[in-house]
Amino acid sequence: MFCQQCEETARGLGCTAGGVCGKSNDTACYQDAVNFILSGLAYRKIHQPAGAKVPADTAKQDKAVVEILFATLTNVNFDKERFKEYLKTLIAYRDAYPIISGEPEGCAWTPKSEEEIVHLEGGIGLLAIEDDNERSLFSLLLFGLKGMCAYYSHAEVLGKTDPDIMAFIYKGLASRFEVYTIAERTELVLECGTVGAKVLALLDEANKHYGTTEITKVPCGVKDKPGILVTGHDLRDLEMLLEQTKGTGVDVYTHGEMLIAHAHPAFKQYDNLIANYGTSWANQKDEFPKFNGPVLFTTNCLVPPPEESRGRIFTTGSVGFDGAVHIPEKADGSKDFSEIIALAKRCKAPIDLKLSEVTTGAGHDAVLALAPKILKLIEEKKIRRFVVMAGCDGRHKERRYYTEFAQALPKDVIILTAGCAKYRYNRLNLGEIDGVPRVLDAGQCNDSYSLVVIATELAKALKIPVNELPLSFNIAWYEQKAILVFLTLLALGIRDIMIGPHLPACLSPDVLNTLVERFGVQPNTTVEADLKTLHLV
Ligand code: FSO
Ligand code: SF4
Repeated sequence: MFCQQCEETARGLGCTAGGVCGKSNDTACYQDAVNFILSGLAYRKIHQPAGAKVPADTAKQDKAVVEILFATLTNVNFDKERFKEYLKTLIAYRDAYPIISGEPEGCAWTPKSEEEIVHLEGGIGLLAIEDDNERSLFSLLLFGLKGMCAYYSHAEVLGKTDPDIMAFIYKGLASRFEVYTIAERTELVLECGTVGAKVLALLDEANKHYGTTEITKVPCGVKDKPGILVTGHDLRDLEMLLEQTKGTGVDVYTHGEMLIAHAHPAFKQYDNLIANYGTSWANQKDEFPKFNGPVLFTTNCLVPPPEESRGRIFTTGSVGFDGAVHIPEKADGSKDFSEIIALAKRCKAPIDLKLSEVTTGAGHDAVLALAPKILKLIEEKKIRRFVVMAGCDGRHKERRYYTEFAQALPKDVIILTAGCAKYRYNRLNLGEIDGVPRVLDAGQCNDSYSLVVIATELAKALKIPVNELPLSFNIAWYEQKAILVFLTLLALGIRDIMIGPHLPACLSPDVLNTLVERFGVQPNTTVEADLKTLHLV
């Protein structure tokens, strides 16, 4: 295996003998195999000559492509058996298209045995792309596409789809087997960011299904009934679970990225949605055992649980873990959570982690409602600058940097955030500036879109280009959704983004150079130096 898609990759280079995340060599190789076949399917689909006999309705195929690519994202699916099934599904879809004369050999690859798939040295993984720059650019593109599929799947379950986005997913996947110059591959990566903006906008629109978020103080205590803890990002799953637990004597709590649900008017109606429990995904090993009840993973980040708590882990959607019960989607899109509810009834109530409440819900509508006040505070020099500190949390000690950075900010700087990175500083009591909270949390990592809308609208109001706003970017990344958000920011013309705790391992020296020269991308260093670089002191 060879995997370098996340920030915690081994030695900052790549995982080669089992993942730091807990992914086994075999599962990693199966993931490479499904990615390879996905490229073959995409190539066949988009290169058919006019008049070819092709599948007429590809709605199911599109849904499978999105689910499967999402399943290969970090901390989503560790279950080799699910990938075996995915492989069969994809081969069937691919082979429903006529072979194209002269197609690259890889398009027809059909493994005959497990040995053909499972390679310690990487097999048909990304290392098989020999040219460093080509591999670097295709890796960035593939990681961006994974993030795109994650967000697209959330929009899709809420009834929002877009054929142009699907078309780009196929185009990007097919590019593995196509001849592109390095300049063209670079543009394709940026196009991924442009389409990323569309996906984020689509999901933003889809989430309106639950009403516009309001700035909300979310309780973080517990009640005395047993509970189910819901983590991940899929609001539709949370909604279905809340409906099914009504009147059962089982409460529902959110974890990590699900925090934002509490700020949506539709979720505020549920008496059985009690509180947010704990912090980010990175602390689940410590927090989940104290919850006492079952945990439902609707998406990443799943950290392989210890043997003794596996019976309390449930997965759904793209998520999978061998030994955990998987709740499938029925033909009508519904899910039956009765097994998890039955288990919860036999569990003790959660132990109180004694965490203070947190504030969320500062999406673009909520913040733009404050725009006149914010503009006045800028004019009065009470707000000097904004810093976007969106992104992911992670397990490494060095992420302390983000807590220290937030603490060191001058009192007239406002943090705009989204994603689980916020748990590093959302309980620091950083206060308010004339009633405007100094930490404005838009919600999940996909709600980084909100931050872009806020910036664009403020720039319009101040009649200056976005890059001249008193706004700096210090982004924390961990997995491929953050890569998509990063590419989206670049495509939208945002310059001088600082990114950390480490740069993506897939960047070749030349690709890094392009990012630095063309976009001013910079790695983070120390709190003191970075505060100066970002014009915050
Ligand atoms: Fe966090 Fe995990 Fe949202 Fe990521 S839960 S790390 S960017 O998957 O998805 O921010
Ligand atoms: Fe390693 Fe990250 Fe890949 Fe897991 S997802 S195998 S930790 S690079």
